[in-house]
Amino acid sequence: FEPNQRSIRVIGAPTDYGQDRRGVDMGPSAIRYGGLSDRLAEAGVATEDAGDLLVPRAEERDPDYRTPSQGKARFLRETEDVCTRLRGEVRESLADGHTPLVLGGDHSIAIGTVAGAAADADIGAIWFDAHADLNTPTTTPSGNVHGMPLAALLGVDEWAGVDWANAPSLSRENVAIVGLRSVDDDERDLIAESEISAYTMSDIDRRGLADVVSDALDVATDGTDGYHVSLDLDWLDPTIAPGVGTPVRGGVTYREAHHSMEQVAEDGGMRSMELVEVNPTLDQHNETAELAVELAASAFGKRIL
Ligand code: 6HN
Ligand code: MN
Ligand code: MN
Ligand code: MN
Repeated sequence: FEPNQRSIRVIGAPTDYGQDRRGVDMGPSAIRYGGLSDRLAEAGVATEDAGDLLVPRAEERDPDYRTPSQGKARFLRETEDVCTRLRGEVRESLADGHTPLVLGGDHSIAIGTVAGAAADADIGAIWFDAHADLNTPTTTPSGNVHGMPLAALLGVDEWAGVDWANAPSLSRENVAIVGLRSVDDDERDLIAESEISAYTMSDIDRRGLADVVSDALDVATDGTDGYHVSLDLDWLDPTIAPGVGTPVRGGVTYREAHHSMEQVAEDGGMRSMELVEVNPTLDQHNETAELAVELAASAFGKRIL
């Protein structure tokens, strides 16, 4: 295991199309300002920054533009545009030998990140999140695409055949969601009948997070070329990560989160990562962005000794 052989390419995706609360589009700036390049350098990883994708302001766009078959999915046209460009950037980073580190933006950008990561490889995915992100434009309670990216990538129901949003080489049996505590009814049904591995906070209470993450790593690496790590900051308890749009009480602790990222680093199979849902307008002194930075450094091999 030689984590420091990696070189990272940072790609910012400053969107807030996928949710109701403005401010998550400032995530890439907040995360960079939170010390990203210094912390990654301390971890011994070479990093280059590709800058941010250009994302038109939500106010200049019509959230309701859609064809009838697209159901309730706000800013779907804009999401397609950003995710298609992001997919290209992520794919190119990997082809150039870099590990893409994507900074969100709301979680809808995962559609682009994961589609890019899956373009030339069979991958698994570990989804660290309070939510399952398995809605469709029919099942969504909110119309917010940040609650749908995993369903989109897996081609669930009406997401099937939506080329820009699907990642055909990502199989349900290689997907693990860790930290669930806010799940909608249709998402629960889908989890029950599909091969997706889902670990709730109750599982974590009972078994310990280290044991759960070890299972998740087995799921994501079984027969794959590596895996994507999608880190939604609302995975963490809101007392330590208040700067997120959809906080849910009862999340993982600071040390638990670090240890999970250390397990990822030790495993060595991570091919791409994203940090999403950081909203500095809801934060206290940029602490959620700083936490995102620290967790990324741990995932990329930062050690205490
Ligand atoms: N996230 N399940 C809810 C919805 O609106 O679909 C919340 C989704 C939150 C998504 O935090 O990335
Ligand atoms: Mn380069
Ligand atoms: Mn979430
Ligand atoms: Mn999410």
